[in-house]
Amino acid sequence: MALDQETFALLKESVRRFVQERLVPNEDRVEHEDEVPAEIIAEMKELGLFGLSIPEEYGGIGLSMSEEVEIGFELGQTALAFRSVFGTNVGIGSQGILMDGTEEQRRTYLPKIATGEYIFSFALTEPGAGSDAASLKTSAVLDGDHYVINGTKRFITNAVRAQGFTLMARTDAANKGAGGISAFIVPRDTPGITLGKIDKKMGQRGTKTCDVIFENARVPAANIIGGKPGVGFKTAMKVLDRGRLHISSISTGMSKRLLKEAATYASERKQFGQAIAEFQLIQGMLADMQTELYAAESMVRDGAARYDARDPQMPMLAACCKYFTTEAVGRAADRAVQIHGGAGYINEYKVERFYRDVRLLRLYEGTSQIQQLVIARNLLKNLGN
Ligand code: COS
Repeated sequence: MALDQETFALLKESVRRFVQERLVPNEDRVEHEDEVPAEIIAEMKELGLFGLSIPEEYGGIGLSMSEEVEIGFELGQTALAFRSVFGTNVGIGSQGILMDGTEEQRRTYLPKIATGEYIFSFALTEPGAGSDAASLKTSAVLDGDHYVINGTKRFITNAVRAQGFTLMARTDAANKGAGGISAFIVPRDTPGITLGKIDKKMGQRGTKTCDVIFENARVPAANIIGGKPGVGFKTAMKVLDRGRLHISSISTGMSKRLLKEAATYASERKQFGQAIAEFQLIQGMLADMQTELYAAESMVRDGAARYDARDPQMPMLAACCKYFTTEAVGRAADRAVQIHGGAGYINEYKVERFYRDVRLLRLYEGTSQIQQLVIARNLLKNLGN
């Protein structure tokens, strides 16, 4: 459900100001301390950022997808670690419960997720199951009225901050494919759950990922999302369709920031007696950045509007958006570094770290190659329609 225009405009303006006045000035601190400061997280909670996508009846703000991407365009304009703190609550950690959960599950978990009292992570990827998500091996075996869970989940964002997981595990050992998988709500304090050491990553300092290890963790059978075993893979895919649009908006926001950094630097930096922005070869790179930014904004707005209109082509369109916008921000980061020359390789200039940060966008929530596969499969399936 969408907000009325005036309320949404006010929200967008407060997010814009929060990003520009609170987050941008704290980027260096996050980079050097590898932590998002607690006072910033408290302000995020006050602003309602943890509950952006959760309907008002469950304590959130209840943005439509079209509204969420507009907020994403703002949030993407700063270090990506900030968004990551509440990103799993807005997206992949909560949406399975919202989309397919029982009313009781929604009422139990969503209000706490919406306020940030609970951080929820999405646990799908495993050491042996990345792109081939349906091959996951984590097992959930029924024992009385509980499932006993064993397995390891990998690169789980926010696991160290989490109070709970949306976990995909195999409940039907005989079915090695998607139909053997169920989605569970797993409280973090369930005995038998341990965390691996925090991953050292190429970029996005301040984000936290690690392994989550399940050893005979007993979870009530009532915690299967929607109470239905065997449909967890579909829940995960639906969650990812939405997540891919969200990531597209963040990528587009970051393209805008990179263009701003590059254009500002080019206007200030002088060589051969004039600002380098006056050279046509620099202008060519800036023009390419602007053109791709415009294409990305237009595409994401269209994709989000179609999501809200429940367009049946959505898995393909969301994949198109993620593929284009994440590749585009990679090109934007590369051009921004190039325009900065040697300075672009130095850590104190923002473009050096953004170049590393954006590399992840083409990998998580489905690599570019998985997006290509989803796009091609769907277009071939619909050939002749
Ligand atoms: N929405 C609803 N249902 C979907 C769906 C979607 N977007 N995509 C697939 N499904 C359904 C299919 O319809 C199929 O159902 P039926 O068995 O009833 O026909 C089932 O799910 C299995 O789908 P499919 O056969 O396409 O599965 P595959 O194993 O071939 O793999 C890909 C599908 C590769 C697209 C999937 O594994 C994927 O997205 N991988 C990337 C995972 C990822 O993004 N990981 C990031 C981790 S989270 S940061």
